[in-house]
Amino acid sequence: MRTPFPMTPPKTRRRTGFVGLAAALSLVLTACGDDGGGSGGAEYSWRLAEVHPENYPTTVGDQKFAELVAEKSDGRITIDVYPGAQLGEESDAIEQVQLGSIELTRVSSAPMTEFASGMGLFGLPYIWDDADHMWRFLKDEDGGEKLLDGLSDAGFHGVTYMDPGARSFYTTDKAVRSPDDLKGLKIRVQESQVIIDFIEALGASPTPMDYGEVYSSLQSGLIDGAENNAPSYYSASHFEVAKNFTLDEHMRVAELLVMNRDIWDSLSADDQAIIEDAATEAAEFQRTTWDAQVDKDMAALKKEGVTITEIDDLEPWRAAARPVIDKYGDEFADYLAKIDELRE
Ligand code: GTR
Repeated sequence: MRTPFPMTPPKTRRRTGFVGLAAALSLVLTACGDDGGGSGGAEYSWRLAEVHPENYPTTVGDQKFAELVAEKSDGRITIDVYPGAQLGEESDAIEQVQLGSIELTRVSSAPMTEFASGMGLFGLPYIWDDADHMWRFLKDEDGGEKLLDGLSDAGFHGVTYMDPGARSFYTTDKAVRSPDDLKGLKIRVQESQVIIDFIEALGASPTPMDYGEVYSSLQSGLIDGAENNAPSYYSASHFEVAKNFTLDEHMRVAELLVMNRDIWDSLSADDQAIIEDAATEAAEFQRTTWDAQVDKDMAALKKEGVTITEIDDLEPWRAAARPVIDKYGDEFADYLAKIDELRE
């Protein structure tokens, strides 16, 4: 079980007067509203930021979470989901949740690495046998649960994980069949040092940027490729401008639902339980929708004429990525041992 953490000021990267004021106001309202929980408890109205569009599996998971929270709290706690990066790109949403001006966001663990270095684990390539293996780790007290706790010092409460699928490379010009084919290519990455190191180990040039900039950067030739799971590659239309998809499935970068920690701490135990239960159910629901979405999107990608390259032998990829595993081996030794222990 997760343990409550002492109140420490959140780490901030950038603070504006406006956002600071909004955060303070939000906290005052929350504190005044909390009369101890239960069905007759305080009323809350929260926002949840999401970069993906409506109907994307994580957005569906967010919506399920909001519905369940409303149901379990008899309508006292309402959560409005803002899909499609309406509240900002992922890095902005994270900062705003840290400050409390947005209460919740669903984000990838990659950009959270800057706030909680443990999240860098999910940037390590080829460490999972499959999705079930990753989920055994995510649910383990000494694995994923501990990593969620690690968000607390940076001002977040890790509510739950969601399924991230597996990420693979896609490129504009030629199809990538071996790690050598990536040499010298500019590849967009999420903001995570571990992932940057991985791309460098492959001899490519990592280019971190927001998700929302990837399409135009592929189109203009600023980058030669990127990497993501099939639902992102398809729903963000990246396939239109990068028609070669190489299924090396290098990473499973866990998806996260995070909340401002001070707001979480101010809630009654009953309300915290409502949120935990709703999140667990919503995450399970999201996971069940994932595989079907991948199948549907892969079929659509084929229809769109995307060149799909299957990788039968991952050994050359693992060998090329070895330096990054070596570099982070000590830092993540306990987690890597746990991952090994959970293989079947
Ligand atoms: C997606 C993930 C997003 C975002 C995006 C990216 O798979 O769900 O939260 O991180 O990748 O590459 O920026």
